[in-house]
Amino acid sequence: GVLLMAHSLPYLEQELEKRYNLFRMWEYPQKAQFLKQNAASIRAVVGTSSAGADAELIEALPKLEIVSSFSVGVDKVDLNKCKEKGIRVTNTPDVLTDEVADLTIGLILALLRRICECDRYVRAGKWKQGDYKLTTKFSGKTVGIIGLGRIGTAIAKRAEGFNCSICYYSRTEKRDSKYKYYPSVVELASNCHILVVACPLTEETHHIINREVMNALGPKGYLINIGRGKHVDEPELVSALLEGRLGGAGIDVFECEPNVPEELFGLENVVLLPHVGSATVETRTAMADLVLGNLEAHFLGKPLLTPLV
Ligand code: 8YV
Repeated sequence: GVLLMAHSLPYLEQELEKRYNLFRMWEYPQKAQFLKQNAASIRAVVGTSSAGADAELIEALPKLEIVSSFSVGVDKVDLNKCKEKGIRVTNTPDVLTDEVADLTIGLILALLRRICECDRYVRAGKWKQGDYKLTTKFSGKTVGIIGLGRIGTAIAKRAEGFNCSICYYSRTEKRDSKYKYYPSVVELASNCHILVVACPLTEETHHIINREVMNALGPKGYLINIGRGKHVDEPELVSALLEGRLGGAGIDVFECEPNVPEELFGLENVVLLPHVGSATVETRTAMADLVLGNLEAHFLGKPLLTPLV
């Protein structure tokens, strides 16, 4: 049996249903009772970015062999527990890199050029009353990236196309990178116009964007988060924006999705997206195929396509 933790692509659910005895976790509000009755038959968990496999679930599934996550970020999977128990873990890297990087540039442009606000202005019939106010140029700005992995690098390449200077923070300097390295996030924030969060969520990167970082980015600085909501101290973000200490924010991910701080709804210097970095037909289908491919490889005893653990 395969346990699917949350709604995902219908295609993925259909394929899982065809191939396995599929349990949908959300259909069992009495989780403990469900686990008592079915734990013995569950050999795989399919997680998403919102629901993975925590220590409690792993402990409750004695026959669990593999966690195949429909996401590149695996912060909802207890990797240490999996290692300890010999449970394999796979994710969906690479197939979504372009998509997330494209959306990041979209968010930057939407924020600086106020595309969403302009659209609202036209729809409200306000154009006839006068010209729209001037906005901010993107080309040539300095873009600071936290996390120069697959996605961070893809964002950097795109920003280079806009003649931006690129700098970054990561735990260690990348020797073969031509971009400027800052050993602290505050230094990075002090030296860029647009700060992009593109690192995995771990204990170390939780609230990596705090009050000090936002103040360093400053009233002319823009924050872009396409990582995880918990990278940002959200109440601090709200006050930085309300108090004008931060220029603006483009946000695809929030601390308590799908809940978004309502104080942000009235602000025009924010662009708010419902966690759609990878959300195209092409990419979500490729992610689903990778989830299915990893499960198939595992059950056939073949090498996993994208193993993490
Ligand atoms: C989610 C994501 O996978 O890959 C990630 O880490 O956050 C997204 O691509 C998607 O929202 C499905 O949960």
